[in-house]
Amino acid sequence: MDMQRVPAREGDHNLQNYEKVRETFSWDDLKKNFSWNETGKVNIAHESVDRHAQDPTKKDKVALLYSAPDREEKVTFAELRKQSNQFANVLKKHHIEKGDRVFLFMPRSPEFYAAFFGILKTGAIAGPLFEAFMEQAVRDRLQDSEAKMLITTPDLLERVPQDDLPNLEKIVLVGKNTETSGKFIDYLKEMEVASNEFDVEWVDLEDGMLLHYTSGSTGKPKGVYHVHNAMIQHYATGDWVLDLKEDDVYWCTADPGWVTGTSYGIFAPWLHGVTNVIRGGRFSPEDWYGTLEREKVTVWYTAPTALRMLVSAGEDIVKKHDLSSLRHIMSVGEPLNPEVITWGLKAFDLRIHDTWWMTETGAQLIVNIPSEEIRPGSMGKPIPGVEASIVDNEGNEIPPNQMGNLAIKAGWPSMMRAIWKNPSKYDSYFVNGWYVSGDSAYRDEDGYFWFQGRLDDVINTAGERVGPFEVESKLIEHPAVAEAGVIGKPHPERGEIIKAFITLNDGYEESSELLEDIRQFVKTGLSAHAAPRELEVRESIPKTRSGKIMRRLLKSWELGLPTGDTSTLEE
Ligand code: 6R9
Repeated sequence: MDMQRVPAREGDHNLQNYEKVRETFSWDDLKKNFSWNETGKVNIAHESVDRHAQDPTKKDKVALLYSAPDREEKVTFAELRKQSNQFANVLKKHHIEKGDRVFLFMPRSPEFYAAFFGILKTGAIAGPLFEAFMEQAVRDRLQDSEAKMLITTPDLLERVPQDDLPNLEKIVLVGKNTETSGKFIDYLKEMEVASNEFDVEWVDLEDGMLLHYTSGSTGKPKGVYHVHNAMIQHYATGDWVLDLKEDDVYWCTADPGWVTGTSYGIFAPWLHGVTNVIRGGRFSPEDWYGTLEREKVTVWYTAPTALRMLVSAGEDIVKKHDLSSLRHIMSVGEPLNPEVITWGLKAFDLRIHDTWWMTETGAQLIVNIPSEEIRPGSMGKPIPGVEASIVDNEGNEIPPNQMGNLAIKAGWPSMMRAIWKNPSKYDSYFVNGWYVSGDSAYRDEDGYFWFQGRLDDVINTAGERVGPFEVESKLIEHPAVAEAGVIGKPHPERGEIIKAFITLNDGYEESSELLEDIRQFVKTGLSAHAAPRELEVRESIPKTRSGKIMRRLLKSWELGLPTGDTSTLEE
C-alpha cells in the first residue's frame, strides 16, 4: 500500500541535516557536553537535578509539575535537590550502600521522584515497580533482585509478601503509618529530621543505576540492568528526538514502572532541565486533553493504545480544548497505525512521530525526527551513532525489503549491561556482534524500518509486555485449571489482548462464574493487565513431544490461519 508520506515542516528543529550528522557523529564528542567529562566520575542524579539546582538562573524553575485529581504541586529544581538529599540521608542512616537494590512500589507522586533520585545519589540501584502489580509480581521481582529496601504506601503494603523476602531489611512507608515494628520507616518523620545536604556518591559510568523487570516468552520476568552511562543517550535523544528546548513543558504519559517512564519520564527531560508534567490518576480522554490544555504542554510523548482511544473518543472533544501550546508529539510501545497519524494531522494539525526501542536498549534507537519525512507505518531511521539492520538467524545482514530479525550493532551507550543473575540469558541476545531484538522488520531502500511483529511469544497488550509463561503459571495455580496456553489475540484498540486456553481438572464444570473466578484469580494474583480478557476451555492443550505448549498452533487456530509445521506435535 502506498501511504501518503508526510513531509517535515519548516522549523527550528534541534537536529537538522540528519544524514550529515549521522556520517560525522561520535558519542565521544558528545561527552564534552557533560560536567563529568574531566573527572570521569558521575552521578545521573547530579546531572538531572543538582546541576540545575546549582545554577542561579535555573534553581527556581519548576522541575516537576505534578497534578492528580486530588492533589497539585510544583517542585523546583532546588526543592527537588533538597528533597532527594534528605531521602539519600534517610537511606544512609539505614545502611544503604552503593550497589544495593532499593525498590519503589507506589503511585506517581512528588515523593516518588524525591525517593528515586535519593536512591541514585547513594549509588544504590533503583527498581521501580508498577503500582498495579499484585503479590506474585511483587514477590518475583523483590526475590530475584534481593532488594534490601522497599519504598511503598500503607495501601500497597498488603501486596508485599514480607515473609517470603529474607533480604528485605526495611520498608519505608509513604503516607499515614500505623506500623510500629522496627522494620518500618516513616517517610514523613524521617524526612523532617534529615539534613538537606548530601555528598553525592560519585560513581563510574559503568556502575549500576536501574533494574527494570521485563517479560520474555519463557521463565519469570528478567531484571534488565542499566548503568549511569545511559544518560549520554537519554541526553542525545532528548535533543534530537524529543527536540527539547529551554522553555518546553514536557509530558510523558508512561508510568516509571516501565522503561519509558524512567528514560523519558525522568532522565531525558531533566537532563535538559525542562519542566516535566506528571499526571497521576487514570486515563480518560477528558482528563488527558484537560492536562494538555491546563499545563500548556508543548512536547508530548505517549503510546498508540492511548492515541487509539482518543481517536475513538472523537474530534468534538478535541475542539473543546485549547491545545495551541502543543508543538511536538511522539509515540512508543507498539506499532503506530497510519490511520492514527492521519487523524493526528486533522485533530492537532501535528505529525505523530513513532519511536522504537525496548527495555533492554535503554533509550530510543529507531525514530522519526522532526526534520525528516514521515512514512506512516514505519518506525523511522536509526539515530546518529546507532547502526541498525535486518539479519538472518546467523547474524548476516539481508537486503532491503526482506523480512528478518531487527538487529542493532552492539555498543550504543544506553544498552543494558546484564540480565540480573542470568548471564546466559544476556548472551543469548547477541549473535555475530548484533543485538537481536526479537522483533521482525524490514528496511526499505531509503533506510526506513518497518515493524512486522514479534518473533517470540511475548504479548504486547496496550503497550505492555506480558510473558505468556507468567500468565500460564498463574492460571494453573487455580484449583480448577489443569493446563493453560496463552496467546496474544489482535485487538483494534489494545493492539493485542490476552487469550487463554485451559483444560479443567476432574470435578469442575465450565460455567461463566468459574471462568470469571479464574480471570479474577490472575488479576488479583499477578496484575490487571496480565489477566486474560478471553478464556476458552478445551479438551487438551497442544504440546510438543518435549512438553512445550505450542502457542503458535493455538494462535493459528484462533486466527483461522494455516497451522504450518506440526511434526513436533505430541500425539
Ligand atoms: C520502550 C518499550 C519493547 C517491545 C519491542 C516491540 C514493541 C516498541 C514499538 C514497538 C512497534 C514501535 N515496540 N516500540 N513495536 N513499533 N514503535 O516499549 O519497551 O516495554 O520493553 O517493549 O515493544 O515489540 O520489542 P518494552
